[in-house]
Amino acid sequence: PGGTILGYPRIGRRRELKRALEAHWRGALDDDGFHAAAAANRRADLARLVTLGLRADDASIPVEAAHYDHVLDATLTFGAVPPRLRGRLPGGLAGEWLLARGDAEDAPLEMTKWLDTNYHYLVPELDAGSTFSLADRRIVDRFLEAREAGVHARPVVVGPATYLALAKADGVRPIELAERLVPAYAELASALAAAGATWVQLDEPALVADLDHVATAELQAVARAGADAVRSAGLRVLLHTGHGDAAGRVEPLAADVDALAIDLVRGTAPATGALPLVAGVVHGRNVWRTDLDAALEALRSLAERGPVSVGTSTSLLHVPHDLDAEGGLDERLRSWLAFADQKVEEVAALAAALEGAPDEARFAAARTAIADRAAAPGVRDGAVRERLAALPAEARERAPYAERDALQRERLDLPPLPTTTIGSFPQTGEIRAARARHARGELDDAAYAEVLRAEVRRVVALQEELGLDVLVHGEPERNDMVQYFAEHFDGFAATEHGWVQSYGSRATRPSILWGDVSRPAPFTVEWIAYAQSLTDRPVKGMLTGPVTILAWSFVRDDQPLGETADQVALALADEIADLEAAGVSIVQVDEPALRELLPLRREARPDYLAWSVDAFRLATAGAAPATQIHTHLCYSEFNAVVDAIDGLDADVTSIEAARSRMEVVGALTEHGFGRGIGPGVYDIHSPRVPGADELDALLATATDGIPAGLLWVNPDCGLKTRGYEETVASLRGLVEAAARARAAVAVR
Ligand code: THG
Ligand code: ZN
Repeated sequence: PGGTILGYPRIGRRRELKRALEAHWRGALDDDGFHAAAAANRRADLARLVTLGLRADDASIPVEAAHYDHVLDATLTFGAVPPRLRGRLPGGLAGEWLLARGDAEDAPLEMTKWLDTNYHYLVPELDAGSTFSLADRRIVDRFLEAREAGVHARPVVVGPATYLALAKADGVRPIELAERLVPAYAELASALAAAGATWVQLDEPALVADLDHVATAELQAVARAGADAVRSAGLRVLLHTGHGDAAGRVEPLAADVDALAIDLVRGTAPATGALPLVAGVVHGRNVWRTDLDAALEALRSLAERGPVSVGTSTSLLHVPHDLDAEGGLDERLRSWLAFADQKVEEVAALAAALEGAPDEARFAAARTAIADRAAAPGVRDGAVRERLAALPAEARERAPYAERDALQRERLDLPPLPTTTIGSFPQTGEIRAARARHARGELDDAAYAEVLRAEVRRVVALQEELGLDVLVHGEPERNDMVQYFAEHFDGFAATEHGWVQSYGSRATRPSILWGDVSRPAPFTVEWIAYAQSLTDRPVKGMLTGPVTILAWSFVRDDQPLGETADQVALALADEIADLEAAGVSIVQVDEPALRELLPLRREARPDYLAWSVDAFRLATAGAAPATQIHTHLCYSEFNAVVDAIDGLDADVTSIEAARSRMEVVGALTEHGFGRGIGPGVYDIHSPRVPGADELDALLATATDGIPAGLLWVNPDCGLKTRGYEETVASLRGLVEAAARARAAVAVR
């Protein structure tokens, strides 16, 4: 009985951890200073959780609070040093940052998305020689630190099945290393027991996912061994899966754990008899207020079969700290919302009610807010709904590609292997400063617009000088490619402090998609048209696609995602029509998050791929056949979604390819992809300028596998995070390499 959460944001209410990290990296804070700042942040969070109603004395409060990433914490805890750094990884923070960020000689660990979230973890790098032991006591130290602050906490660690499932290994399947890894969990558990811990939370979300390279039965066996190892030290095990339905996945482990924390928002209760449950009835991933009545009813019916305590459906890592920090939100919208702190209060309120002491006023307030939201103007907009209902059958169909291709070639008159960039140019300190001054009211609209126009002039002139064929305006007016759209659509609200960690010190402020979406007025046309007025070469219109807008926002939970995606698609279709009317001949609609929202369970994938592809097609199908539609995807492992990418029916698709040495070309050839394709020829995630030989080699691979008439030459991704110096050098190299490749292709 009681209430708990499965994890809490670590970035800090005012991004204190981000500031401490970045200060330490630039040398403004020494090791002791960093540790003091990180500890102060952790202590503040513990105190806050007690104030919000979690019990301090019975392991209800989890402690995890990584400096950079919780998977990296497990890597350090168990001494899983990457083979290439064995024997020379520095100790302490220096080693931690080398793994996280790399340096001039050594690449960092690869970064990838944590399951179906927008959080990036550092991928463990193992091989057949990997060994594990308790190499770092940070998890024990955090338990002791909490105890000193008066909290008997529950240490959290990624379980062995999930750790290995999410790892990469050379020459061996990672899961086969379990026999070596599990004893290290026993060592950790002994150390925790000696320190006085009673419970350990093992996070095993991999158990509820379908993974290509490892079977559920293997994961279950390893998770079971991990739980047994922890119990052998005399500790109790809370097994946490989150991320969807645990039913059918955790039953074989029932005898090996002391309690199960399950996602009841997206899943059902497993058949584990009277095993104690932490019932995740409060949504850990969205920002909507919980229906307390419905949650209490679910809890009561579960309580009939065994002990139940109240929990969140996942860690609260993926939501912002505190709604009370939002001064600028509409009051009515605010009454519908719950961020991490409000969710903790909901958990406490449900726990009290389950124990027979309900706070009637709180339940009544929740009831009122939920009823108010259902009936509020803007949540349902008649005009948006009628327009969607009246869509003709051909609303998602363009003319056949061959016809479009002929018209576009005639209109654009581009050379073979045309060169272009993905969209954004470096966001200079000057632009950032101007945006901040504009936001504070120190720079008026006209002066701010002139700063941005000056940047567009510079970017266009630079691209002409470099000799690029298809130009962009550089996106100086955009802070974040999703937030900018949310700010210009009806149905969205932005937050001021709603930061959610994306990776390490970096965070985003997802917008809140609360109502029916529409676009009141054009908002990109002015910028593209201005850029186009400066040059005779085509300038691309730049939009973010419906799936990515949904993936990087907090989306309403009262209708299927596909319906919301179609509303966003129509808003984008309106913008495309206005771009066309302004004479724009190429429009790019980026979908970097298409892969990210792919459901963890196979059975849910066809439906997702159908509505996501449909929404993209709805956004773009209104474009004239002579308008060239581009899209951009930010990854190269697209085997799972290659049919969907084909289904988007874009005229040109740019993808990441340089880091994987054009591996995608083989996959494209195999799939018989028959429309324009731009595999990135240099990796923009690094400041390194690629050499001519390197570019030639990559382009040779591309021209070997892709018909010259379909191939485009571009970098891997947008240039927003790069500096101008390396950008100019890299693009100069790219244009020269394209010229050499054209000559080579012409000779054949
Ligand atoms: N926008 C949004 N979500 C995203 C990305 C994005 N998710 C995936 C990927 N891109 C994540 N990458 C980043 C890269 C950089 C930053 C955040 C996520 C970043 N953030 C600034 C920081 O933390 O200091 C804040 C930026 C701001 O002021 O808005 O640098 O592109 N939505
Ligand atoms: Zn990209």
